[in-house]
Amino acid sequence: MFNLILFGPPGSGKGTQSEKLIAKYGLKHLSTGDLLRSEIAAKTPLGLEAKNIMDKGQLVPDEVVIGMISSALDANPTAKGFLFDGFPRTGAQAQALDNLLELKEASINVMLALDVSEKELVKRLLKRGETSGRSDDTNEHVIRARITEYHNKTAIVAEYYRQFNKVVLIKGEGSVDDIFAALSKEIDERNKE
Ligand code: B4P
Repeated sequence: MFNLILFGPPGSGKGTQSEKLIAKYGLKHLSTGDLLRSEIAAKTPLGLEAKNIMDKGQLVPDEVVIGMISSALDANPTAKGFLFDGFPRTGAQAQALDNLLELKEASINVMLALDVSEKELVKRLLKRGETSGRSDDTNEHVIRARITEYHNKTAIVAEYYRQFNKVVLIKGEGSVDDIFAALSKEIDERNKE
C-alpha cells in the first residue's frame, strides 16, 4: 500500500494536483473538503453544521472529519493506496490517521507539502470564488481566516511527520504541469514495487 498526504495551505493546489495524481497512480482520493461539501449539498444535519463552520473559515471538529475518514478507509478495503487531500489538518487528526492505518498494517509513506506565498493564495482563491459557487472563496476576510487557521492549527502537522523524516517541501508556484512533475518525481522515488 502506498499512502500519500498532499499538504499545504488553502489554495495551494492540493485539489488541483490530487486529480492528476490519482489518475496517474491509481490511488483512492480522500478529500475531507469534498466529503464535507457532499454533505452540504445533500443538506444532511452534518452538512448544515459544517456549512456554518466552513463559511467562517474555521476547521470542522476533529471527531467529525476523523469519523468520515475512518468510514472511507473501511469502504475501500482493496485500495492499492490512498491520497489524503486536506487531511490531517490538526495534530489530533494526524495521530488518529496513524492509528487507523496501523489497524490495517499500513502507514503514511510521504507527505508532499506545497509551498505558496500568502499573496498568491488569496489571489487564487478569490479567482476561484468568481466561478466555483463556494461561499468560503468569495470573501477575502473568510479566506484570510482560513489561512490563519492553517498557521495556528495545521502547520504543526508537518512537524509531526517531520520527526519521522516523511516531509518533502515542493514549490507550489509555477505551472500546474511543472508542479505535477515535481510531485511525481518524489512519488516515483518512493513507490518502486
Ligand atoms: P478544502 O476543500 O481542503 O480546500 P482548500 O484548502 O480551500 O483548497 P485546495 O488547496 O484544495 O485548493 P486548490 O489549491 O486546488 O477545505 C475547505 C474547508 O473545509 C476548510 O476551510 C475547512 O473548513 C473544511 N475542512 C476540510 N478538511 C478539513 C479537516 N481535515 N479538518 C477540519 N476542517 C476541514 O485550488 C485553489 C485554486 O488555485 C483553484 O482555483 C485552482 O485552479 C488554482 N490553482 C491551483 N494550482 C495553481 C497554479 N499552479 N497556478 C495558479 N493557480 C492554481
